[in-house]
Amino acid sequence: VKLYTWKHAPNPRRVAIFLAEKGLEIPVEEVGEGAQLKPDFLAKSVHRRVPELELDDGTRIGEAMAICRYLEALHPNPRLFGDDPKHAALIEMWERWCEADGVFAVAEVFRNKLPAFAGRGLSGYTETTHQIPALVERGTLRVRAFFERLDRQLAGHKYVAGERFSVADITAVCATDFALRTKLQIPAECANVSRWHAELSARPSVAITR
Ligand SMILES: N[C@@H](CCC(=O)N[C@@H](CS)C(=O)NCC(=O)O)C(=O)O
Repeated sequence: VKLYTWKHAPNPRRVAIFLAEKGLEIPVEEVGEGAQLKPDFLAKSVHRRVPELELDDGTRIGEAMAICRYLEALHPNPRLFGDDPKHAALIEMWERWCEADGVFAVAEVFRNKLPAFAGRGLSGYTETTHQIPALVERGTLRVRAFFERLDRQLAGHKYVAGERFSVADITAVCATDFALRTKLQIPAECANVSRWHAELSARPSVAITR
């Protein structure tokens, strides 16, 4: 088994935090080269994106959460996808929301703004995908809305999907740190997000994958 990764990229980091929480170590290959993925990885990759897990029989699994679900089935404890139907559904709801409205919103700003991604406004395409400056503005609005809604949820809960740490926290903290790296701020009034972010930042799995 081998995990293809790209140092500092937010989606591979979701798997890196998950592995650290489980205390698992698996062979890793770095396939980033500057702001690109290496051509020999791209030639074999399912979606031309990382993270991607290659099994010993050659099967390749893309998508951070698909990889985490596979690892959770093999190594159930500690349970990061919930252990009863209600908690599992809430974790899935919040995790999906944190990806769609958090990670993707920051990516909208990041990829449409940075000169290094000119012509690659979207990941995973062989075609040129031009940067659209208006998406920087819209993405900035989306990220603010993400933090505001996350703040309302964290006002009543220790963690994103309730009282226990889960994959929803992993995706949310990767979205948050990605936002900070993109020079977007946690709004000053989102004190619950700041409290949760400070707590998570001290967690070893989060700290060592920074
Ligand atoms: N939804 C996917 C997103 C994967 C993704 O977009 N990965 C980025 C790195 S964070 C990537 O591979 N980008 C390739 C590129 O920029 O060419 C997942 O959860 O794994």
